[in-house]
Amino acid sequence: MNYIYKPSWQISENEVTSESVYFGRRNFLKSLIGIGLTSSLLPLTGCQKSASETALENTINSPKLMAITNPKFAQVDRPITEELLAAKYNNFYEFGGTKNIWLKSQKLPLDNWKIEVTGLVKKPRIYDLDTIKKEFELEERIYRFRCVEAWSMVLPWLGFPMKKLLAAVEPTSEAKYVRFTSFYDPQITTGPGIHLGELPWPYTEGLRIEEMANELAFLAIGIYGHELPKQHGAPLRMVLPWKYGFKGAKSIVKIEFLATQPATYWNTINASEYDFEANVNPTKPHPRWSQATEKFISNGPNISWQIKETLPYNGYGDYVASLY
Ligand SMILES: Nc1nc2c(c(=O)[nH]1)N[C@H]1C(S)=C(S)[C@@H](COP(=O)(O)O)O[C@H]1N2
Ligand SMILES: [Mo]
Repeated sequence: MNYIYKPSWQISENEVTSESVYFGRRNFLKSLIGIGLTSSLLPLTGCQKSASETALENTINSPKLMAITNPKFAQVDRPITEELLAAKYNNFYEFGGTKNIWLKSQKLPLDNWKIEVTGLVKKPRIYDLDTIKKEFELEERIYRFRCVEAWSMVLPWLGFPMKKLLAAVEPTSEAKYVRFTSFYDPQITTGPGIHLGELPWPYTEGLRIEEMANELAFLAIGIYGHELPKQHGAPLRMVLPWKYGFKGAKSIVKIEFLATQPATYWNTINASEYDFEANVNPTKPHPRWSQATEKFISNGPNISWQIKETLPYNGYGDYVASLY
């Protein structure tokens, strides 16, 4: 591990994973090409595919999923981000504090995956991926995606609305909040602080039950027409397009219905930088940077971006503004 460990009160998402460091490294690699050295990470037209490119392509080679695109979410005002770009620019701290964790995250073990739905519900359940596919009709939704670090993409998810899970498990009247817990196994996950036991692992996120019942709140089992690659949070992750990306916990193993607001990962690390609500808001700067604009990442094969204005609720105010 090559991160510098800091006490938890000093860590932030942006510090652990600074995209400027990542982009800086890519520019450095480009300059190596300029002087005749090639990088295994950068494709060169006319050259053979590198082992790394082939490995990346293998990660997105997952079983196809059939689903109709929901006509309400069939497009946005920006092109869909190129798949191989989205597959190699991720946040998944369980596997490291850098953007390029796609290879390390392949250690995630998907066999016999179970998702326990428990707590204040009338019908607790333990799902596996097959029962999810059988019980919930899949749809495709093309959503904007906005990270709190001020980069954005447009991603085509496959899954089902969270409100269908609510209907299946029937929360009791005491249930006011929901906690989502990600996969965590210190034998397998190697990210910042895991072996020091000081960061609040496992990764958890939470919603108010009314937020979970909103039409936009989505559970994805796929992306780009096939099952989720591990780096995107296989086999099941949350997608909340009006909130910053960190609210969308990956690789979920447990969903619990609670009476009170749960502690969550980033909010516990630094509440002043990552509030529980975390709605995309261009007028509310992060303590260390503006949220008025974002770097929209769309075209490949190498990372490049366009500066765009950030929209209130990430452009989804018609659906969610009445919740706040
Ligand atoms: N379990 C877990 N879920 C997570 C994260 C993480 O580190 N661990 N990172 C979050 C952040 S900060 C972002 S921006 C998105 C990134 O999703 P993507 O890599 O599929 O684009 O995942 C979110 N969900
Ligand atoms: Mo993020």
